Amino acid sequence: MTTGSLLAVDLVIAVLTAAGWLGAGSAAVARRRPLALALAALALLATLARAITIIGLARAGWWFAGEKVLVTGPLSLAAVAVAGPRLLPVPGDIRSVAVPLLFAGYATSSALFVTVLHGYPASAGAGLLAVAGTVTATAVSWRAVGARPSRAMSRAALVVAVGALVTGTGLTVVPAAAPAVPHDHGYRDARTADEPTRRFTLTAGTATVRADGRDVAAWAFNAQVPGPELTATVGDVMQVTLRNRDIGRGVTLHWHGYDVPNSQDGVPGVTQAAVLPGQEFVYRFRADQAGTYWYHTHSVSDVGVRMGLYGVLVVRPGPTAGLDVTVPVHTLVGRPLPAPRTERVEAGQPARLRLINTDSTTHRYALAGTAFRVAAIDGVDLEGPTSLVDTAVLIPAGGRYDLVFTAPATPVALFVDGRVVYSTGAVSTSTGDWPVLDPLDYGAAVAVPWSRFDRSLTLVLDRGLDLHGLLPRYAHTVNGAAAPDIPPQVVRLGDVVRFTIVNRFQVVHPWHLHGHHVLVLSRDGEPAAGSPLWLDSFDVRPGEVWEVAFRADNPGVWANHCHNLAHADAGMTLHLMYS
Ligand SMILES: [Cu+2]
Repeated sequence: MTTGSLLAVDLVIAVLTAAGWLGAGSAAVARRRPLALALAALALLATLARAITIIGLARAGWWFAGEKVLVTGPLSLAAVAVAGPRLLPVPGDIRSVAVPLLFAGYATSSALFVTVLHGYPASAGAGLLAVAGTVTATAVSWRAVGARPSRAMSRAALVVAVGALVTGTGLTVVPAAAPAVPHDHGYRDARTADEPTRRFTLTAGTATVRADGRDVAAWAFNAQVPGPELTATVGDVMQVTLRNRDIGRGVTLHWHGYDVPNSQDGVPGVTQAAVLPGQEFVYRFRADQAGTYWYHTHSVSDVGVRMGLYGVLVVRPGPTAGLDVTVPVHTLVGRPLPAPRTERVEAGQPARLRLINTDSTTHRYALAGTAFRVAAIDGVDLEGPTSLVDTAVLIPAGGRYDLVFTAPATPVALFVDGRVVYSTGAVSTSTGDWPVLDPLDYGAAVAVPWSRFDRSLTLVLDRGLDLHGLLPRYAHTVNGAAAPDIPPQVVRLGDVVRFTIVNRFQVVHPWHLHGHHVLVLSRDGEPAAGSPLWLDSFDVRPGEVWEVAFRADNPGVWANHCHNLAHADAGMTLHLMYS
């Protein structure tokens, strides 16, 4: 069983345990003896099963089990210790054991709340709050059921509850002050002054565009979605003037996967101010990385990108022969882009399909009718890519794959999630059951360039209750905090940095560090065995643990976030900062 499914099973059993005890308690109050006994038996069995899932999770990593071992364990034991002995022998009046059964229900429910609302890392505060909740709810039930606790008992319960509440709240709710992120404006790369320059102007504005046969209201660069395709040859200087006509919430340009100087990275509030209606900003950087990239607004990016403020950036090493097609896949107001395209291609021509996922979720791509190789991922060429046939690839949000092949005499078709988006003629085939390529196991291995790491940083991805804003929200969290309260992680120029990224929750998080490509070292403890993978976007699936590394060679303050932009918006953003 994968850690992801173990997390899901554990959650289901936790719910069953709490529901079992609570149901048993309620049935006992109502003097429904057989039901109470059956539910109590279910709760006991579930508690046993839970011991197994928690041990399994602890073996997969403390990240997955911390609060379960420290909070759930003791509270579940207390539940069994208090309720269990009172059921043997079965009491004549089942109502006499209602309060112990309810106590067990409250204890296991509080532990469940700690997992669901607080998560990682386990804290004394969360544990104490769970104890306070359990004691208070039990005391209230005790009075309601009419079995009066002694005065001393009530006092003791009150003291425990208030004490736990005060210390618990103090420990969990006081905001940890995140160091301020310094702003770095006005940097210009002096080296680029006299070099061949590619000049573009992108004007952001509201527009009506055609998507899947329908006119839709969009936000667009130069009135088109995607925006104009920006191309360059390695060594060119890119000079892109961004103007905002009428996007009230502001706009910027972020060069996704392009490791530009920090001042050109386009993150509002960090590297520049958002460009407001009537304003402009000129981006200038040298195109010294060949490959397939894309650009998008980073101002209210969840809405902005979804509404259409994105486009393709392709940097070629020099003149290229044959077919070279970009396929940026997007969902615009629920409608798929691009429109299907068919063209005739001469047999024997070299062909390159540049697949780009500009959505917030993973897409599945399948190239039918030809053998192909994955020449590059996230703009970086792979070592020794082998020929593939009838194999699908999964591209994470923000990711790019370059597929290359020699055009056969028969038609070729590219399917995205089962829909043909590009073809050289009619192809009828089903690609749904094709195996999926694992890039960690593809191409020729090369030794990792570093034998030691100067710094190790960990990102544990989860969900949790965030009480720091005006309204409480169920945030997507990193190390137990949500933006803007996640402390920046600090590196020094020249450090070799190892990142461990852990996903404790039930949804995929496509991770994206700005300004650097990271080398994949391992996934779930299995070392990467194929070509070196230098990625800027990778899916960390539920229960997965990725180890990646990079050299800190691009100083600045860099966004480091989930590229499911709704998650980033809901807290899953932090910064990597050079000291
Ligand atoms: Cu995410």
